[in-house]
Amino acid sequence: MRRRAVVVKGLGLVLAGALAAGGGMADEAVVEVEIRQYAFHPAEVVVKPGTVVRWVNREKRQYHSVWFEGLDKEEPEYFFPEETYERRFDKPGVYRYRCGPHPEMRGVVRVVD
Ligand SMILES: [Cu+2]
Repeated sequence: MRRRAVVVKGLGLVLAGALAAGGGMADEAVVEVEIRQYAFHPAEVVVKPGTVVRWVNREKRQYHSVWFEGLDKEEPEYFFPEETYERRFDKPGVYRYRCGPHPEMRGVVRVVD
């Protein structure tokens, strides 16, 4: 996957939107979601098409997964503290996900053109 060094934390939504709105920019926006204390932060992100969402496991020792049941029949592999999981979203839509081992952990990616 093509990667870009821009990592936007916290206020990623705004920055990602600004990057995408740049039109001619070839750069790929990355929005980061942290996993802490069995929750996704933020639990909801709104991104432009073409954005990569990167989940970062900030737990001390707990692994998690990011499972889009509407997209993936099988649960993706777990990732461990300080590891990441990435997915690129090209089509507008509402994409809900959860953690495989912890179904109460839920989030949503809204892709808005
Ligand atoms: Cu989990």
